Amino acid sequence: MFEQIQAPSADPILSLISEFKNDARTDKIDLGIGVYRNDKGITPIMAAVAQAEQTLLKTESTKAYQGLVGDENFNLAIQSLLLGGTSAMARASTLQTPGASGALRNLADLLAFARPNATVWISNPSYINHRPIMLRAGLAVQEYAYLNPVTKAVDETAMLAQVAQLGPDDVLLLHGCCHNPSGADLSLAAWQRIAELAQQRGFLPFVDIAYQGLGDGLEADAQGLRLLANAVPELMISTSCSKNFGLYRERTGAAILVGEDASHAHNGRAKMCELARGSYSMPPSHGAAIVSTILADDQLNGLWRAELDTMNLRINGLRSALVEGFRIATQGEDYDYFGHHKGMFSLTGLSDAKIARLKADYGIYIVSGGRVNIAGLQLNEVDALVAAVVAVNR
Ligand code: PLP
Ligand code: TYF
Repeated sequence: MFEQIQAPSADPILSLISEFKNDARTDKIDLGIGVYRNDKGITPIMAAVAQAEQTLLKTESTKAYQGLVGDENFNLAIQSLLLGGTSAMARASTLQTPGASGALRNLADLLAFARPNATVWISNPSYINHRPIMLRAGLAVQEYAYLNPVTKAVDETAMLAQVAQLGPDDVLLLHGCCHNPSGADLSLAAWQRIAELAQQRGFLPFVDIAYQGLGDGLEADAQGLRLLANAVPELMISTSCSKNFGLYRERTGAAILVGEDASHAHNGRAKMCELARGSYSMPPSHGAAIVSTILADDQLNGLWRAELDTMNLRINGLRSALVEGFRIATQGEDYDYFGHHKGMFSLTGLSDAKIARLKADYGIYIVSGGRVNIAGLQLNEVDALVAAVVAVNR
């Protein structure tokens, strides 16, 4: 049987990792996969995480199964982090999942069960795995207009015109903040309009938020989501602790349902548990135990927030340095978009031919499609990056 299976094409983001590793040049620059690196170029274990792990080492008394919903302290804490202060808290139910990827798939499976004719609308462009996850769950996928390739900002007029046509069989998948891959986020006015349209047209909003705290801060990054949660009868949310807790490989995330009332949300969560029994069954415990330990402890919570702010400052400092560097190199403002974008990524619009030149001639690794991971850059690499990009764009 296996002889019939052909090797699939590799994930263009993941395959850059090994290519970069095998490059012998010492001045190479990795702007590929979305992981945060500090000013020493490493992806550290956050101090709050390491301390929580010490606590767990002392207090954890068993590795027995935890059950399908995972850690309920984690579930409630992560729900408050996202929806704190909204009326939606009282009609929401949260399921611990293997990363936001697991949440996306669970929610997709729930959609396929409850609304099998649904079409999921994803942004153009969107996170590399949105389409395959939705398709694998058996859902139809379409794209809505999102990025204006010239301004590199969201074309809200085009997007909202399309959203205004959606109906009850449609699901609108939005990025909560720090859009992957573009870095271009919606204005609050657009979130407001989407909330109105969802109420009028009956489509279901679905917010994927994987970078809370890495744009403008924990509260500001949840503002659009909270506005929507207060306004709409039903909402799906997938969230990740990979980036804001640095827990990538621990596979820590959650799926949140906001229903018309609490019982609807709880029943939806119970259905997701049943569906999860058909695949991974129960979520891994360690990452969620770390997060719930941090969020339940004032000192650790404060430490974590301070570390997150430091990460944010570093990214925004790099963004300012890029704007400055390109202004000096070009005597123009064509690259100011780096300063307008939020979070780890910016979509540069560089063609695949130019990306290939950047790799071959300068050792600069960028994902095909043109996304750069600014959170992976070092301040002392900015000048080399600017010079190389200006050279290939000349
Ligand atoms: N959603 C978006 C928008 C992402 O960028 C990512 C990856 O970082 C994910 C979901 C998946 O994250 P996780 O590592 O939690 O599965
Ligand atoms: O977009 C990124 O870089 C992160 C990490 O198949 C990632 O979301 C990349 C590719 C992939 C899974 C995660």
